[in-house]
Amino acid sequence: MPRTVIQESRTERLEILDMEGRLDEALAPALSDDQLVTLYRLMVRMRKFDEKALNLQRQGRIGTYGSIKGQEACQAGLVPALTRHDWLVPSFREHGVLISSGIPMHLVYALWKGDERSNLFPEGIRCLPPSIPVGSQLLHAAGLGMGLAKKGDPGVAVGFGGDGATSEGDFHEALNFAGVFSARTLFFIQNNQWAISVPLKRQTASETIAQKAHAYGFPGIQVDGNDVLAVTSASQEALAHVRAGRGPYLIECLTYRMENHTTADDQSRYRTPEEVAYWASRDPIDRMRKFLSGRGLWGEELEKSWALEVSTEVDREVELLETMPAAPATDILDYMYGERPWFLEEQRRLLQEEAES
Ligand SMILES: Cc1ncc(C[n+]2csc(CCOP(=O)(O)OP(=O)(O)O)c2C)c(N)n1
Ligand SMILES: [Mg+2]
Repeated sequence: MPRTVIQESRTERLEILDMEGRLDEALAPALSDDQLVTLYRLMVRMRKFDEKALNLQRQGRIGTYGSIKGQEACQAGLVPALTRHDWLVPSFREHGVLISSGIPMHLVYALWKGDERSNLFPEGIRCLPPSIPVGSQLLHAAGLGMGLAKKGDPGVAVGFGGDGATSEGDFHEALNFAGVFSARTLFFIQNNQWAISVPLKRQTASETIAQKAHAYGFPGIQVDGNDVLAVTSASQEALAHVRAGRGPYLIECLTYRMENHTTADDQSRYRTPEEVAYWASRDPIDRMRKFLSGRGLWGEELEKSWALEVSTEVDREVELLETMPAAPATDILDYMYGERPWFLEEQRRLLQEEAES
């Protein structure tokens, strides 16, 4: 019997804007000037949302909060590729995508206040409640994508996860099912190189996360996750592939979490100041600003007016958050099951009595 190569796979990495904001014209996604400016403004809006959340947490006005600082290009870049048919299946670090998809900021703040009503999204928004167990979102997205394929629904399920999630069995089961059943699923992995204090090199011996998709029989690409145009381009290509019924796709956005894991963490115990400073110098918003500036689409005055618009919105949303009527104490037991099992019924009764006393 001969010994032959029966399988070979290559993994590509995509970067379109370099650190100085110079564009690779041949690779640029087809976006109008307005759309380019919108992408930048989405990122600025996310950053302001995030800064406010950190302040609210410090003042005790919300609970523990997980920052998205540094990951704005991953989240904004995906947005132009989505349609209203697509389902978002978020983890705990997708606030940027959520607030860019029609979910008002105050609901996302409310999530970090432990308020179950944060999941009562506006009518017509296709989004599952953010799920905290690491990796679980990917299985939900695989199942949802299998359902969409069966129903002939035009939507795609976009499942989110981090680098840490790729070490969970859920990740591998999800990719396997999605591949075998040709699910309408995009696995969108934000590899921010840390899972709390566990660095990427302790997470996987593979060179990339993208290549893992190839083992499950579908395409995966690594994208510079601090380059918003690369993320848009890869997302458009991936979603076109899934929409055409050609099966799932995986995008790995290589990025960096610029803040603590959450406000309950102290990153200085496991990351060097040099590493953090290196990534601060690769800020995704700065890169896009340089690009827009070079095109005559950015200026100090514009920036000021955009910033004012966002801070007015953020203030209004905080007001909405803080004037929500108190949630019923029993809310925490009301949304898990269609029909509550007897033991939850029992707990709910006790909780109600406690609240009333
Ligand atoms: C199944 C499970 N195990 C542990 C945790 C605690 N936990 C929350 S976030 C996290 C790290 C996740 O890292 P990653 O997937 O890289 O996402 P990131 O936080 O970097 O966005 C851990 C271990 C959890 N929520 N769920
Ligand atoms: Mg991570």
